[in-house]
Amino acid sequence: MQVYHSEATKLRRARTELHDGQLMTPFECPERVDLVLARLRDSGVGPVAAPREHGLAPVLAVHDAAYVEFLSTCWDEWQAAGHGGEAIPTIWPTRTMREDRIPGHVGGKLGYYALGGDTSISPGTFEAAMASKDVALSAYEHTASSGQPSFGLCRPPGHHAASDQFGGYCFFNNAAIVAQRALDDGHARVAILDVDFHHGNGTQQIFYGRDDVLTQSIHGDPDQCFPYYLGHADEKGEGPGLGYNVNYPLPPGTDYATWRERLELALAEISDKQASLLVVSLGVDTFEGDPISSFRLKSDDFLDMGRRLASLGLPSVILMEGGYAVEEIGVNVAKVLQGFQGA
Ligand code: SP5
Ligand code: ZN
Repeated sequence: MQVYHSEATKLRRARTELHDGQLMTPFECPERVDLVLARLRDSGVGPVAAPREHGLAPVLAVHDAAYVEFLSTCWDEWQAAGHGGEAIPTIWPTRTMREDRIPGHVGGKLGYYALGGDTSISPGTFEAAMASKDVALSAYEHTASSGQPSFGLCRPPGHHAASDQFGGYCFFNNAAIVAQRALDDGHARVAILDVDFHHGNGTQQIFYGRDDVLTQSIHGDPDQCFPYYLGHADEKGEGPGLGYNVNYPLPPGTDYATWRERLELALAEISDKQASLLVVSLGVDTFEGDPISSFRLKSDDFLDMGRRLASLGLPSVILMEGGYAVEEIGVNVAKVLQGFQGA
């Protein structure tokens, strides 16, 4: 399977993540890329190519221009303000305050554009996010021109990024950018299937009022799991989008037998809604050994997952999202792609 990867995705090397009340080295680290690449090589999945640059236009097709501008200037403004550490928000426009005025100070803008405090902005973050969406778009172009599946080793990931918010380690929503590009190329309907442990809140929000992108997510129940405030089963889309968002929340401890039933429902929905392109938001943080998640998938389950994803027979673009058990992340990604290829 054709793989796209860019060394520039490693330009994001944040030092801090606020996790469980402590500042830690981030789980979403550049080493993840090398671990995946190494296992893809071992497994004979490839070839691996560098992406071509796509500029900002496809980003601005799904993200707010002022948000993109903020991401591009945040680190410089944070430094100019004399702050010592990485840019981490400490206050947000929550229910009891106003959200109709965007502050001028970088600290105020940070809270306005952040959905959480888990994701610091560091030097190189914007450049890495740019490379990540180039990886995604290059994978899409390969699939569009050849009909063959492709894997984009995106980093930073994208599915938590909303039209004007970053967080959950995500800045640009790579899957949404690809889906929008495919629509612009003439696809009538694209399906995004999010199998990351966490709900794909950003992807849901971007397409919530639309019927041209079917968004589905299988994830830890937001009653217990990040991002907590979106991802319930009663979120079905609105207006013309009603029926075009489907959430499958599952409790902590869920194993593959249960998870697979939801996957089958999601696949049936994709056929039913007659999508002509499949974009998979592939997080492997559903693995039993993942350090921040709580499903119980085993490595061999990822092989079966790949086979089932391929069973739709659609042109498919598979994009990297989460997965943090650093030793196994590569194994599990390789298994999904091998399962997909072998199907
Ligand atoms: C792309 C992606 O997978 N993003 C996930 C971001 C999650 N960040 C916050 C995680 C909070 C998890 N808390 C679990 C406590 C385990 N000790
Ligand atoms: Zn995740």
